[in-house]
Amino acid sequence: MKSIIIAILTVTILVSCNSSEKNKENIDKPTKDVIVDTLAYDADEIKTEMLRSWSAYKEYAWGYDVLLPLSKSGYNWYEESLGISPFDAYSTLALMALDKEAKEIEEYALSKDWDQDIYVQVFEVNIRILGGLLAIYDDTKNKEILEKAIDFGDRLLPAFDSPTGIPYHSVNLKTGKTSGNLGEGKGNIVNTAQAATYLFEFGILSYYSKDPKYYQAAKKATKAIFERKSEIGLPGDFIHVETGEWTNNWSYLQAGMDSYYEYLFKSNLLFPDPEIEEIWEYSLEKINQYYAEEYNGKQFYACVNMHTGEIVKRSMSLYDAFFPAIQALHGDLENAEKNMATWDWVWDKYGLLPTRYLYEADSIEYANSELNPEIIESAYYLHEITGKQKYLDMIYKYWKDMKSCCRNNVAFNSIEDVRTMKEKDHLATYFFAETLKYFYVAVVDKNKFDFNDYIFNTEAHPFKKSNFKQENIKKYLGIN
Ligand code: DMJ
Repeated sequence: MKSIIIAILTVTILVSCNSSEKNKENIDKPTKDVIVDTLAYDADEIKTEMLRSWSAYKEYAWGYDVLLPLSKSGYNWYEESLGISPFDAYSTLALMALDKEAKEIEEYALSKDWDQDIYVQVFEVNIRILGGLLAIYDDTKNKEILEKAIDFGDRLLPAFDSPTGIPYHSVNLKTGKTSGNLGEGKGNIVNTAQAATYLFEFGILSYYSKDPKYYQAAKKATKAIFERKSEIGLPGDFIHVETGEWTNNWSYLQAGMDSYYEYLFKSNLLFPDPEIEEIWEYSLEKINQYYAEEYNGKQFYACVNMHTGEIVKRSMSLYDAFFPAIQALHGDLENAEKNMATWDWVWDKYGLLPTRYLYEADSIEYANSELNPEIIESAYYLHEITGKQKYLDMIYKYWKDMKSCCRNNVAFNSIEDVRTMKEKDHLATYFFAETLKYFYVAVVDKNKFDFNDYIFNTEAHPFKKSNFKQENIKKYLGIN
C-alpha cells in the first residue's frame, strides 16, 4: 500500500510543470510501467480537445486568422483576414473524422475570394494556406478546391520574379506587386527558409495542375540558395533577393534555415528529382560535419560561421527539434536517437521547451513557448520507425505537461515564460494543423492513419504517397 501511495505521489510530481529536475531528490522512482499507465492518453481524448479548441475558434474568432483564447477574441495577421486557422485545421479535423467541421471549412474555402489588396508573407501563406488548400483537395478531390489552390498559387508566383529567382518577402494578392520585409522596395532580404521552402507545395500544385511552372519556380529558388554556398559548402542565413549576396554569414539548423533543409529531403520523397537529391546528400554531410557537436556528453547542432565552420553560438531554438524526424526518416537512426535524447533532456529541465536555449551557458535566451509541435513530431517519427516504447512515453509526457500548463477553459494558450508558466493570450494556427495532429496520429489505430502512407509538409498537412504516380511526376513537374 505504502509503495502505491509513493508511486502515485511521485507520478503526480513528475508530470507537473517544471517537474523533472527539481523533484528528483528524496523520491523513490516509480517503475516505468506505473508512469506509462498513468500518463497514457488515447486518440479520443485528443479528438475531444481538437473539437473543444476548434469550437472556441468558431465561437470567438471565426472570421479572424487566429484565436486569442484568454481574451476570447481573434486577430488578423494583415488588414484583412485570410482565414488561416481554418486552412490549418482542415486536415486534422478530416483525419479525426470530424466530417461536419471539415465540410464547413471546405465550403468556407470555396467562398474565399483571393483578390485581396494585401501584402502577404510568401513563406507563411505557402505552408499554411496553399498547403491547407492542397490538403483539402488531396482529401476531397473537389475540382473547385483545386481551382482555388491554383488561383492562390498564381498569386504567389510574381514574388519569384526576382533577378535571382529567390522570392521577395511579401506579395500583394491582388496586384502581384512585391515588397521587402520593411515595405515596398525596402529591405529585400529574406532568410534561407523564406527563400527556399516551396518544393513540396509547389510540386503538389504542379502535379495536380499538370503545369511544371510552380515546381520549376521553387526549384530555381532552392538552387539559387545552394549555388551560393560558401567555400566550405554552407549556405548563410540571410540573403538579398536582388543581388544574391549573403547579408549575414551564420549557418545553422534553427528557425530561419530549418525548412530549407526539411524540403530538400521531403520533397524528394514525393517527387524524386536527382538534382535535389544530390543537394540534400551534400547538405546533410555538411550539417554533420560542421553543425553537429558533442558537448557535455550530449549531441547538439550549433550555429557556425558559413565560411570557416567555426562555432559562433551554442544555442538551440525549439523549431530545430524537427531534425530527429528527418534524420530518422533518412535512416540515420544513431544521430536521430542522440538528437532526440537531447531535446527530451531540455524538455525535462523546464516541463516545456523555451523558444531558445543556450546550451553552453545553460540558460534561456527566449523563454516563451508557443504550443509548437516539433518535439512531438520527432518523437512520433522515432516511435514509428524504431518501434521503441520510450518514444511513445515521451509523447505521453509532452501531452500531460502541455495540458497542465496550457489548457484553459476554452482551448489552449501559449506561455510567456517557461520558468514561471505565465500564460500568453495566443493560440497559433499550427496548433490545429500540427500539434494536435501529431499527438493524435501517435496513438490512433493504424487502419485510421498509417505513417508509412503519408509525407507531411512542414505544417503537418499530410499527403498520401500513392496519390502521386511515378509515371506522371517527371512530366507534370518538368523534371529531366
Ligand atoms: C510551423 O509553422 C512550421 O512547421 C514551420 O516550418 C516552422 N515551425 C512552425 C511551428 O513551430
